[in-house]
Amino acid sequence: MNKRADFAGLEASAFWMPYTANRQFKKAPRLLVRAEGMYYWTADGRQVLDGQAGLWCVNAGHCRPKIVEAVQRQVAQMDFAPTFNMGHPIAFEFADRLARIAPERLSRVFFTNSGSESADTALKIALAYHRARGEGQRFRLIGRERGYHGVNFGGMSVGGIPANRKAFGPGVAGVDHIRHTHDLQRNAFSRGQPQSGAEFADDLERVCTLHDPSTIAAVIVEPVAGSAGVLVPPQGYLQRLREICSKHGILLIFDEVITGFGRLGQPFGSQRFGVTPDLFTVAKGMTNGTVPMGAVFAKDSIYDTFMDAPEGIELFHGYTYSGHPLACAAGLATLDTYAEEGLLTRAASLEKAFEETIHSLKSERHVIDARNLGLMGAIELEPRAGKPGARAYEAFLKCFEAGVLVRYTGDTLAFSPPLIVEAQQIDRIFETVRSALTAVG
Ligand code: PXG
Ligand code: PLP
Repeated sequence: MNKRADFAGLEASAFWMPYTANRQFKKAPRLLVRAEGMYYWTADGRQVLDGQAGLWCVNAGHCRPKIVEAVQRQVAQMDFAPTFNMGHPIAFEFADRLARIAPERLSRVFFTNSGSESADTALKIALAYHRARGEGQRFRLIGRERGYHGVNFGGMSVGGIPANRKAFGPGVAGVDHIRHTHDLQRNAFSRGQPQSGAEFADDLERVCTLHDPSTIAAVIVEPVAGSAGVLVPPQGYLQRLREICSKHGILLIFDEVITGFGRLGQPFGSQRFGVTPDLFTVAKGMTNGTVPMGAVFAKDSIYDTFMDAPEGIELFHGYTYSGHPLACAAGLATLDTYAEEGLLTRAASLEKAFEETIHSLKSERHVIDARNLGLMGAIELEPRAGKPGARAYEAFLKCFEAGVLVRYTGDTLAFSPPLIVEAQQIDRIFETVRSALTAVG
């Protein structure tokens, strides 16, 4: 056991933890030291069932042998090689393999290292695409309230979670937001896609009228909002958003960082919803969380527009680690594992059982909503008066003490188990939540 594992000494640690109450955490740390399949093990030797696939990323479960071996082999063979003016075979191989599972005619892949970088890359491609076509006046970027597109300046600016924005100034110029789709009054306890609310998409027409649609470059939304607490789009909503974008020549970007790689029972959310974006972003499940990596998928026609320009660099954008060999090796082995075990569609076969189980919590104390799609689900709790988030945090702690890791965000508990989850493990997750809700005041 390493020196840190005794829970001592973290209060003075140099690690400035991300999205964490540092002082609170360091006083009572929760340390994970090992993982395999559906489980983590804590520093004090307890086994914990992973109800959130790491952080929505470990879709095939932890430490899968094929992925581990591929990374080990690659790091020993070639640790790093540049992709600026140089190349290495597995970056090309991985992009081509990804293109094969992508929706038709969305087969160009730009590599990044995270979802945040993917969001910023997609927004920049959208702007540069319009400019390349002589429509440089399209500079506006439209996001949605409650959206999450990572933490870099572009993604933060189009993002719509107030706490993620308020400390950081005005952000990127020319950004506006359409309204979110959360409507507890009409849609509480919806199973799958809510029936009401397709008309929320018409808010994009309002924004188009306000700004003149010919100034808008792109609209970016998550097909299912994840970070904001699993907000499932109403039936017909994404179709309508697509229609409005097409009508006005606006690019539609889907942020599939969470919904990609099987979470909704299809390789990508766009396939589940039957709505095709012009660009979409991925990360997380792309390498099963093993090595950081993200990507932007672009329509062939968008790529072709860039390639029609005079000879030379077509897009002045890229990261030192775009197409990193370790990430590509991890990604290829991840796709093999997904294919061998049918994981990109497995969520579809578990969806009904998951739905039944999550909605069985409807009458438990504090529960004001339950929602689900694929293997994404959430339970929203009545906030404790004057203390938003406190109740969900306590429920999260109780679950962890009982050996189940779930995610909490605001007063919502979110669930996204690895796609290898078995029915009994789904039951265990929600029975643990049920006990936690009984115990939480
Ligand atoms: N877009 C979406 C839709 C995401 O969910 C990002 C972009 C940013 O990805 P990176 O890899 O830069 O973090 C995300 C990430 C949560 C939670 O608690 C969600 C994310 C990350 C961390 C926590 O729901 N999503
Ligand atoms: N800052 C400096 C000084 C750099 O030289 C670079 C890359 O060369 C970056 C930032 C960007 O780093 P990355 O390509 O890893 O995103």
